[in-house]
Amino acid sequence: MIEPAEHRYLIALGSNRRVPGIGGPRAVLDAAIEAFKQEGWRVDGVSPWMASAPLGPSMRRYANGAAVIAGDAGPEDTLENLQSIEAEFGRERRGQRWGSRTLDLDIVLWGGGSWASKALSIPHPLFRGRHFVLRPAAQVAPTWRDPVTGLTLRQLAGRHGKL
Ligand code: A4P
Ligand code: MG
Repeated sequence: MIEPAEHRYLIALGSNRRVPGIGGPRAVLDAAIEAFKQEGWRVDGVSPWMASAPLGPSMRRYANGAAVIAGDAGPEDTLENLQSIEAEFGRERRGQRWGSRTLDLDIVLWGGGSWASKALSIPHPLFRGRHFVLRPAAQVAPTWRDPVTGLTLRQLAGRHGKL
């Protein structure tokens, strides 16, 4: 019997808005982990949530974190699934318009190595410069190696701290 291939992903989670009926950013991230399970993902590890100052124009502080998930979906299907989870939470009704997204789910690393298509780049192009990605990523998967630099997440997080 052929077993379906298992894919592992390191996902970065971020939120800086409340979701009505769920709560503040940390509650949104907790609920996102539950959504992974409901979508059939096995959740192998979840970092502590950290508060981080916003990068970019937003005024609101973020909750950020990282999770390792495993399942049989390949990278493109996984991106689609993450985007549908974002859409479930991430939009609030403002009058007739759909407002801003409240949950950001990025694929940081994939067990299969690198991926480059129009819609998807793995490793995530910006992750090595972002403390709010590296710190939780190193907490949940310290020995996972970035296929581009050959460095582990622990090494990347340590190096970033010294920059
Ligand atoms: N895409 C390509 N590669 C990937 C990947 N590896 N994972 C494409 C996920 N998506 C990937 O993303 C835009 C497109 O990127 C997707 O359609 C996909 O095809 P998006 O999440 O829809 O849009 P976005 O949020 O505007 O872009 P992005 O790059 O996620 O935004 P940023 O730059 O991450 O900004 N400050 C703090 N402290 N913490 C944060 O979490 N986040 C942002 C979001 C800004 N400031 C922040 C934080
Ligand atoms: Mg994103």
